[in-house]
Amino acid sequence: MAIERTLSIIKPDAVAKNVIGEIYSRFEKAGLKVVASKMKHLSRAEAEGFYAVHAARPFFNDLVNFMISGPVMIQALEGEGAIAKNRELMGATDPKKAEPGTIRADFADSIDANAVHGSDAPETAAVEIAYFFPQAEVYSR
Ligand code: RTP
Ligand code: MG
Repeated sequence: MAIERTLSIIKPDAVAKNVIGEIYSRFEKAGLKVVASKMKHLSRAEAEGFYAVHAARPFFNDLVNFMISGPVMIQALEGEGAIAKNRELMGATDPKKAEPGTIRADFADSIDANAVHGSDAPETAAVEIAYFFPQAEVYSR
């Protein structure tokens, strides 16, 4: 399995629950390294741009409103098979369907307030990391 990078966001609900450290700890225990990180309160335009692929979906407005409801924690994670590994740690989009012990099972309240985002493929990971971090702010280690 190749070393990959993926973009992770701890969403406003999980930031408000004060579980940033708990979630970072899960990344680290799974062998994922935080190689870039920042807290940010997204503007509407930033959130709409980030989720542009979902612009035509009925849940788009709710998604954007939720993502700008408070600050988020944004990080790039690096490790073997990082994209799939992060999705595994996150659990299913709907926390009711998420495996016990996953981040969403433990911290998410609903399909809207679902605690974390993770890139879903190498192409989207590259675009999403570049969306938030200039190359000089990503530290391979
Ligand atoms: P994410 O992009 O945030 O990591 O989540 P995901 O891949 O698991 O899910 P995706 O299909 O990409 O959807 C993005 C976010 O939109 C909200 N959503 N709501 N009401 C609905 O049917 C619905 N479907 C998706 C979720 O908050 C999801 O995380
Ligand atoms: Mg997605």
